[in-house]
Amino acid sequence: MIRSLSPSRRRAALLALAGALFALAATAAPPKAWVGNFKDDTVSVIDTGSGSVVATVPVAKGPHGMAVSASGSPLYVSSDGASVVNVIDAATDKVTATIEVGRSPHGLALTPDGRFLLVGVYGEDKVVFVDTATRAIVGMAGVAKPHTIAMRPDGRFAYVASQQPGAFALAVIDIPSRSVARTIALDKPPRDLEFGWDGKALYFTQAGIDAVQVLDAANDNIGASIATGASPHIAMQARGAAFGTVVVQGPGELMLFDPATRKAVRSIAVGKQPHWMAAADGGKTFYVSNEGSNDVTVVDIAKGTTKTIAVGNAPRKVVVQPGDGDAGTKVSIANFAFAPAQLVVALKSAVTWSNDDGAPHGLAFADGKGSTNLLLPGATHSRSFDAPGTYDYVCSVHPYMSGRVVVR
Ligand SMILES: [Cu+2]
Repeated sequence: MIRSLSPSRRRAALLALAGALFALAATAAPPKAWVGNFKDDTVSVIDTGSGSVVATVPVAKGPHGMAVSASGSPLYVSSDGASVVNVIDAATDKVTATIEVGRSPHGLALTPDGRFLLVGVYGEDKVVFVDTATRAIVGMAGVAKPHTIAMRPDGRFAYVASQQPGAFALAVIDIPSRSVARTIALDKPPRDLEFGWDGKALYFTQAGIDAVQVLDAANDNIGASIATGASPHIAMQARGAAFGTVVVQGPGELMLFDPATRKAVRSIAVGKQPHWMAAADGGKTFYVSNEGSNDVTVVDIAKGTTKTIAVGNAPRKVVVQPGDGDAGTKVSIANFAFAPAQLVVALKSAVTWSNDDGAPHGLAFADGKGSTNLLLPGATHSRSFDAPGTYDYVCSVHPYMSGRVVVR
């Protein structure tokens, strides 16, 4: 049938067919997990369905920070021993772009709307903003020795671990103005920091302190800490997970804690010198990278069972590709922001916005469909999405409030 078409029509038909097949493959495939092997200069690609390494991608020297787009691709990898961020396409497992950012980049974080990638450029005392569409650096904020970065889920602020000797601090970057709004002084060097999924608490660790510090996001006060074993590295409260989780390097364990009481619940042994973790399956499973035993432990946190996957030399960061609907189909409007600001949903999903604010808002979609000019406090509005694509919207009352729905 294709033979009877003109060459240009034939090409168009083939492209349409390839696109349809790709869309099918993209929705059917289980999520991938990526592990940066610090001493191999590679990224191991794990198929979470089969639990096996399906590809090994060469990257620049010393892969360190990693972040994946909420839409599932691309993956960004910073290289500590170089001055670049590699961009890896999740479908082909190939580096498709290399972004020059400055000497020794460490932590990475994406804004919730996916528009900007923040890179902690440790060797040049700055955090740069990369426009993810053009891959150009469009802004920067001065932060001494920036290590890891936590984006507040509403996209308003990013908290950065600043490891400047004599001036250890958390630097708080105001995202709209791309400048440091305030700093929180610390007595010991901050290591990692992560917001809980609901944005209420920031969990962070410090060198020489065997506890996770909990910062109240409403007022930046540091309250009661969570006692752990030796050398806790990363702590989080993942969406859907029954417990908070901490990677504790000394004993080599994943410690579960109750976020309400701030007490340990139980610990599950993982590999040697665990470094990082990522949640999968809506918070039921965790992938923990073990820098000292060159593997990844897959932990079922309800059952406490584990399985081990061998990777490359000195695995540090691990991230898991978000699945369809991992973030649900509800958007809350609160404090003059959409939360989450970016939602990835399956085809034919209905998304519901609820105005949980004290002021009226509205929804204006770029495609002009499904909008509402007025959403009073307490009201809800739904729109269903019948075609794959990216749907940008703003508040019709406050156009600086922006959000995005990605339909796969
Ligand atoms: Cu508004």
